[in-house]
Amino acid sequence: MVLQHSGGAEAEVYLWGATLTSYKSAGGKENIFMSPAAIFDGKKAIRGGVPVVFPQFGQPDKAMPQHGFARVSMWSLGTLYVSNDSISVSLNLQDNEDTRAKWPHAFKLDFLVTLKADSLTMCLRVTNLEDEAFAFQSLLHTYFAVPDIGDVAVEGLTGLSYLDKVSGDGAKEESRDKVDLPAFTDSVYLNKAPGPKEVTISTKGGVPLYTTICSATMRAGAQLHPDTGKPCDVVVWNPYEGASPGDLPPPAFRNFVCVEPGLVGEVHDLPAKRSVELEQVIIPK
Ligand code: TA6
Repeated sequence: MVLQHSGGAEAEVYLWGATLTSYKSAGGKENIFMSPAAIFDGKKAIRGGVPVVFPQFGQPDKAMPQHGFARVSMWSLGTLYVSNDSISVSLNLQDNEDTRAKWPHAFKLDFLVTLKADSLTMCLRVTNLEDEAFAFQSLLHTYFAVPDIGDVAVEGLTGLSYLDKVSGDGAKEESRDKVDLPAFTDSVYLNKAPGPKEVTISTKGGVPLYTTICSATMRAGAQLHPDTGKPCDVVVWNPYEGASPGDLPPPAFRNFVCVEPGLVGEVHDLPAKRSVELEQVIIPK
């Protein structure tokens, strides 16, 4: 699907993995990185864009693919919404024989993409359809297009504890105001504070590229629980030369930085019949 806003902005989403593959600002600037060797034959996740990660981050459960099955499933088209300032489309994935064989739970995923004149919002809602809680992780694996990864500064993470998956050291505290990615970087920032986490991406010289606002919310259930904010973790990644050669041949890695909102720092329990929403707003500068 291609969403076109009357102001000129445009977004493209595939049913395969509910993968957003393009978000162009009104002037035509592409904000989302896609690998030149991305594979669209349904044999693997699309390389680039915004793969949807569910129900696991990484591959703690070997019975499921890396990052779960959502990004390698065919979703169904939900609803198109048009308002006076936005256009949205929802995609859905419900448990089926194939997913239950990998992960024995009844769930529904709703992925809503909303395009406004100057921003794009993605919201992944996970609903537990069962009478018991289940444990899951989810993340929006967003590849932001940048002129060069060597000239990127990510701000807004100061003070957070993070897991450096490259060094394998234990949790560290982020002391830098500006996080740069001079080499292979794979850091999971563990948020403890509920509420939106604003992250900015700019060049090292201070030219702003993007603001992104990441949040997670446990929605009211039938029992009318109040909505409660959950801490939203943020993953920062670029593989450099370690990129997957099959669909991310060098030097393509130079043109993206991943800043990924997720519920990944720990496995999260979703109570019976409840929904949790993971949202990312992208505001190109
Ligand atoms: O987002 C970071 C990460 O978890 C890395 O550890 C790396 O595995 C990356 O995701 C990409 O994973 P993929 O399965 O898409 O190659």
